[in-house]
Amino acid sequence: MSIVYTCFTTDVIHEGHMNIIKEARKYGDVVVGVLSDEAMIRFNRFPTVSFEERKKIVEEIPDVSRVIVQKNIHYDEIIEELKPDYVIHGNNWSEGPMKAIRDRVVSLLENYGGKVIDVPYTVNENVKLVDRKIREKLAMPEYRRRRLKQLIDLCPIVKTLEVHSGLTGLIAEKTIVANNGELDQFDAMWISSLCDSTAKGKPDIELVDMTSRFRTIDDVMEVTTKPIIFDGDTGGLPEHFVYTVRSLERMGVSAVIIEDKTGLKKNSLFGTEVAQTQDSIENFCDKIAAGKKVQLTDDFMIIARIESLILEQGMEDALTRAKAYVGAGADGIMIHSRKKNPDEILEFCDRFRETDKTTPIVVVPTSFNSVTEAELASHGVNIVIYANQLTRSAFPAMEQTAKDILKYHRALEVDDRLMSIKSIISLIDEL
Ligand code: SPV
Ligand code: MG
Repeated sequence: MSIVYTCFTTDVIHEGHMNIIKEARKYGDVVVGVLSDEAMIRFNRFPTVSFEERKKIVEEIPDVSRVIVQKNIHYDEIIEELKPDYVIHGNNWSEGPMKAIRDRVVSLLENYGGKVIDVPYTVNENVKLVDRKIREKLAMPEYRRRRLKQLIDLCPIVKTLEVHSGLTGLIAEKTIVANNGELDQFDAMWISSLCDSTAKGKPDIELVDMTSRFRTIDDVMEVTTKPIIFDGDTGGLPEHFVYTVRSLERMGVSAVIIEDKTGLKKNSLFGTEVAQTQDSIENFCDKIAAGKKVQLTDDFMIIARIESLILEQGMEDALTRAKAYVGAGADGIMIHSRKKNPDEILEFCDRFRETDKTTPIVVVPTSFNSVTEAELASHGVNIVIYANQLTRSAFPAMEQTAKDILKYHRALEVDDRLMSIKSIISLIDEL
């Protein structure tokens, strides 16, 4: 009997999957792979049910003779071990980022005469409804909030992109690339105080009030499902911070990062060029503890950001503070630097990890941007935030367009670098 293999990356079995099984059965014994959580989050979306449950629902399908785990989005290991005669898949993998997976399967099967079967991908109202329900579930506060902790456990490093609007949220949500055959996407979103303020034409000095910052979160949440890390600046007065924690937690934000500065906060990338005051360890610990005391779930994280390297207070001060902040209840440490090379950041991570193996470390490599994610992960970093690159790429592009329209007194000359009208009017999915 021939072996027919297919891989499922779904939380819910719908008629599209049943159709694949029906087709597969015509060719032989059906073996289904269930993609592991680790692989699923790189390729697709976050699972809404556990791997065991996903496996169980596939085992219950009549006509499936065996269910196995597929640990990578590429089929190499499976093909090596199972030597299937056929691999069957919806024809949606013939184009876009998934084509890289299909191409590799075709070439592996060719080695021994195996074949790929593409079946028409099922899209109808029912399938769309199932898809919408999964998205809705992922976007709900109680599911979204806990996802950052789940990602820290699942990923070598959680890749986070700055967003400040529905549109930038969609970019973080939907951008997926195939690079050297590997698929990748962002895991989480950062609501930066710098970019949220800049988008409103305001300086990054805690001038944009919380009501407005929450409005930005709401705009992003409306069109996305990925978890959110909120830049809480200094957190303000402890008496105010507790309300911020409550609100963020209720909205489904996963983490707030507060920095140990006091008084008029200016952006850290000014460093010591502007007057900035670091808070005392005692005061900042009190603020962290006050926030931890009021949160209602175990999911929400309060991450303490240390400004000692930015303010040139030295490595020892940074390490002392890290230890104290974790002692006060911080769920993570963000260490910041504006040096061009990552040496001091990596030294901090190595030394912090000598005594603390578990507390998540967050970094923002804006200045030390030559460092790779793999390098950061190897020094114990858990979350990397690309904190302002979307804003910094959009501004010069828009400014150049404005200049050229003024120069040519018409828009013809700028048109070839613009998104097409067709693309922009169909960019947003209608419900
Ligand atoms: C932000 O994005 O607002 C930050 C990170 O706080 S930084 O701008 O590097 O200080
Ligand atoms: Mg900020």
